[in-house]
Amino acid sequence: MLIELTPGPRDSPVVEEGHLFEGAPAFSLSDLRGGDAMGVVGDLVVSIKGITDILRRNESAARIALAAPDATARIAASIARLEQTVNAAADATEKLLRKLEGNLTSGSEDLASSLASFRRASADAEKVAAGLREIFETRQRPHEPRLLTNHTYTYTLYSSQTYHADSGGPQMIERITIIEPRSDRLHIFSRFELPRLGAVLLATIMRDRGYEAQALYMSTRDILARTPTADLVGISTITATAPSAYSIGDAFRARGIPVVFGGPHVTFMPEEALAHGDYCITGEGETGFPLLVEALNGKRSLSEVPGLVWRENGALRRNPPAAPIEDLDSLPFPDFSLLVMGGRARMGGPGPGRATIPIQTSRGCPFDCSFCSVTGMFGRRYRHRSTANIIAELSRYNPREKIIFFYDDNFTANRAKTKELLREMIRLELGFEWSTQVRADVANDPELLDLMGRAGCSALYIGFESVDPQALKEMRKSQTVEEIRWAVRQIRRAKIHIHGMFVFGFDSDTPEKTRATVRFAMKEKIDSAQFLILTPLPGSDFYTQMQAEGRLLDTAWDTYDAHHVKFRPVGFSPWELQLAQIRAHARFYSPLQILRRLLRGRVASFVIAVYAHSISKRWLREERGYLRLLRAGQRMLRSTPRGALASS
Ligand code: B12
Ligand code: SF4
Repeated sequence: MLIELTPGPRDSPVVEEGHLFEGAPAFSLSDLRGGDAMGVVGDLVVSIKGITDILRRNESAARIALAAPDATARIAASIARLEQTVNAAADATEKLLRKLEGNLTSGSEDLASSLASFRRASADAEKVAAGLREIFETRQRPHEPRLLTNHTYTYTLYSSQTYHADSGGPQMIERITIIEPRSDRLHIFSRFELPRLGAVLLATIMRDRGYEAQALYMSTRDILARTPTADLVGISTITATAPSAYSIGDAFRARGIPVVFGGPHVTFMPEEALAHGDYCITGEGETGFPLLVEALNGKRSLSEVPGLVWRENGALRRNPPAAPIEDLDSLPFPDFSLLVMGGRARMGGPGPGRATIPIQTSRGCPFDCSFCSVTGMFGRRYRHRSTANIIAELSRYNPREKIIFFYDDNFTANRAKTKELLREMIRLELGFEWSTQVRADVANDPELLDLMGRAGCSALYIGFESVDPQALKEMRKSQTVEEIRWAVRQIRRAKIHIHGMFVFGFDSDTPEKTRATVRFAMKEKIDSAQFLILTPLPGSDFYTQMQAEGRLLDTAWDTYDAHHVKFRPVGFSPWELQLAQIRAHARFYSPLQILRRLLRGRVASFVIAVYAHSISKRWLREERGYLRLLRAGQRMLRSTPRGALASS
């Protein structure tokens, strides 16, 4: 059995008599004594029994944090001191023995036998010191046990047989839980229970490799209330859920369970994440995560895990990222039976009806919009699954029970491939109702639109972003206002629901332009719409720009949800930008507009509008405090003399 001794951070608490198990209660010297002195932890010579007792009490705490970064030197020094003491004691004993032996008389047999046992004890002490020296030197050898890095060593404290007998089993990672926290804040999708695919996919991969794996998607409170039995916890993040993810990480570490972060936020903020977890895997996680588990189980070194970022002896270590998965068909179909969603048993929108099944058919996007982090995360090279592979996944579900949400960023980026898939869906009469995200350019191809309708497409989510040519240019959207208008008309004609997404806050935007955008959306009768606030998401060019220009307002990540102003805009004050978004929703989902939808016979659009109207009002109530602060900020700004601003 291998025990990994990892130097803890510089400020690790040091108990006078011992050290702390990372994330576990403190232990005292008395915990560690009581058996043969065979192992060394920091300055302490500890007993195997002591270690195994502690491990048994706290099964997952297989790692021991050494408080001092110079642990190795301290261990060497303590062994040298021990040896010196033993040698000095042995010398003194020998001298004493010789002196006593010289004075022995024939009747003093008792004394002779006492001296003999004293000599044996002294020889034992020498053996212990020699044993410790050997252990120490063994761990310095590069091969066995393996020297992982300069500072993190895997120690074999004793033979595997001895350990197994003592501990009742090795401390291996066998049970894995991957968690995606639901956003705790209200947003337009709050009542849609839709996890991202990462957690379920990674759980499926680990299950297929023989581990006991599950995925959780629920609120932070529900997650913390559960006591999942896991040897390792993986946590999936986007920016808006990063603070929740971190508090979950802290909680599991306090229970002594190692924590690994992954996902689009920590990919760009690994250092931040490591304050709340042990490891972070950047980029796509399918290659790195299983290798990390193998490394933690002693089968390889951490430096072999692509995309891994971790701390070693206080220093940040970072491996090169994993190459994006080229053959997407090689991935298993996400098994949603591994997903636990707490009280909410089904994925999808509110109310009864069919559950939603997310399926991703491609990764990456060939475009390069400045505000988007998809290309930073999944690359610009568009990779797609084969038609046969997608059809096989679809065929596992019953269209009478499930509707499909294709989780692609740009479902039609390779039109020939998309058409092939749609034709196959039509030919096989799969009969699914489905929706997906596309760009406005989908309407430039009438055949594609026709196939989409015939294959069961009921709704399209389209990032129109803006109807201002300057803003479209600024964000590098590669799309014109005319294309947007044309797309809306063609898609409406194909009787497909359009959910349009618009973004406010580009440098060329003004309050008047935002009003014009809402007028456009109403005039063109877009079924449902989201007016979002431009958000500097880590990993996007826009974030880098805002950071470089010192325009970020704060890094309260939970409000990086496109509903809050997070940077200093140019054409508005932060408050005016927020107000523009609030008014846009109020106008687009006004009672009159809602009624018009009903009169037009657009029932789905009517229902969504009622829902959006009520959620907007609830949002205003819940965010009263934030809105007051933002508004007060504006007042302060107004009352600050210009000179003061310039010099601040
Ligand atoms: C489906 C989807 C949604 C759904 C469900 C979202 C949810 N539960 O959060 C809906 C429509 C509700 C939605 C809403 C929003 N979304 Co959204 N959404 C997506 C989309 C298109 C697909 C997600 C997906 O399943 N991807 C495929 C899987 C395989 O990727 P993955 O889950 O990230 O997992 C991989 C890696 O990240 C990593 N990984 C993930 N978890 C873990 C864990 C561990 C331990 C490890 C080691 C690795 C690892 O390995 C996985 C396999 O490679 C992505 C874009 C994208 N391509 O990912 C955007 C995306 C996630 N959304 C985004 C945003 C901004 C939002 C909104 C805030 C904005 C909005 N449009 O309203 C809202 C709010 C969501 C919220 N929770 O608060 C951003 C997030 C970026 C960021 N840094 O935060 C993304 C990346 C799109 C973008 N433009 O950049 N969204
Ligand atoms: S916003 Fe859409 S089109 Fe633009 S880069 Fe992101 S995924 Fe691609």
